Amino acid sequence: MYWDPRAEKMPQKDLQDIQERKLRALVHHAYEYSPFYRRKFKEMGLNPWDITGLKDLPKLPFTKKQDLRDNYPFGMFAVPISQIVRFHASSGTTGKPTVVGYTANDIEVWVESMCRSLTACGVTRDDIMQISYGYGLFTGGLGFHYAAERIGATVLPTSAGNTQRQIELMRDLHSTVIACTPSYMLYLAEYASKAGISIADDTKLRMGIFGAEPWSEETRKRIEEKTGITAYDVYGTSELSGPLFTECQERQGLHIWADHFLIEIIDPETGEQVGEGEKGELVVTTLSKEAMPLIRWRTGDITIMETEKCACGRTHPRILRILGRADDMIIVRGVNVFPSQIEHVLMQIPEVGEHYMIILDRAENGLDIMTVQVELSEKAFTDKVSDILELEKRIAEHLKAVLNVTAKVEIVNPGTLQRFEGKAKRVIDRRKI
Ligand code: DLL
Repeated sequence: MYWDPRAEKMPQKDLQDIQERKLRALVHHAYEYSPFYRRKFKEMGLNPWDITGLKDLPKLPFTKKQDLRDNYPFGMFAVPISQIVRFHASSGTTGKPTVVGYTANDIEVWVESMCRSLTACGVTRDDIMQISYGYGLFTGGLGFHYAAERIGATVLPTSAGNTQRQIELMRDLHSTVIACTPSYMLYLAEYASKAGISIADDTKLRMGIFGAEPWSEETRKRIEEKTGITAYDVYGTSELSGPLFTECQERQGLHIWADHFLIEIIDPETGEQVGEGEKGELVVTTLSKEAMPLIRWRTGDITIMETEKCACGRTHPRILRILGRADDMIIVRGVNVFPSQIEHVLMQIPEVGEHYMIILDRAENGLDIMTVQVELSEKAFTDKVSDILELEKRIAEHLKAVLNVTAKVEIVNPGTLQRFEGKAKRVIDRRKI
């Protein structure tokens, strides 16, 4: 099932022609109208006419999060404010927030991209879609909202939070699709089960579209087992518009709409493009955005690109599930550890519940201590100390084998670790304090 079959199944050669043409136009537009890019090009001695096509991409500068912060609020914009119809903004945990502006056409491209994506997951006008991503400055809620409405689905705009009400509405209004963070879905399932409601048996939910934070294949399995739904991955970032790309029903990667977004995978250290099928940082150039065009935007997200035509018939390239973020990496006693590796290990152990926290401390002798707190799964519940000690030891061994670093494992009772309604924050680094 396609939303825009002509665009989604376009021969790769035609897609490439569009990219060549749009890239040239973008470079001129950015140089002409964005104070930031004009300055940057001049500093590099780069003339927009130097860019004749895709082969010249590596000549172009990267754009980083810091550039958005330094040019807060309007320095990245390439249209007058009168043409901007909406702002979104990120909370800016480490300083100034970052602001994104959209022209009417930018919103149109975003909505159309999401219509393609939701249709690729199998959302139709017969669905009742509960949108439990936050509505507001965060792009999740509104990003899903307009596309779901355009498809003709019935939207239930619950936003995030108020978990009891979410479950009542899900059951009473017969939601068939939910969109929220994977961590919130796990919390919803747990809450429902405590209230005596089985999502599988007592609701009509059949599908969930989960993203905005890293999650693993094992977590997908757990969500599906607990709820009986099919779980799809959705990726996007506010700088690129918001939620944009999902898996299709093949679930072999997320389709990137290449007529609007040009992707590269680079080595985060050297900035060089990596070879086909190699892991690296996702870099995106926006080909259709007017208000805030981005040239070689460094997402910070690590993934692998797949260019072969998908079995679903779509010709656009795919990225595999995000493997982590370059800046999420924690260094424990000199060893690089990605929280996603920890999740991967934990979710393979049946006695471990879905919620965990990673706490980093520094001992008096200067050594780092990593504590991984996990809950026992409901089924595995025991208060026999010897069982708990044995399990802690087993988890620590698994972690050591994968991470190559020793972690202290603490098992806590089900329901005692923090739950999240939006993006989960599972790492507490007390070493900086
Ligand atoms: O999280 C946009 C979004 C909303 C995506 C709803 C999906 C669903 P930001 O708040 O700007 O935008 O955060 C973007 O979140 O760079 C990734 O690190 C992370 N992220 C988003 N989706 C995924 C995913 C929205 N499926 C940042 N897997 C990105 C892993 C994800 N990480």
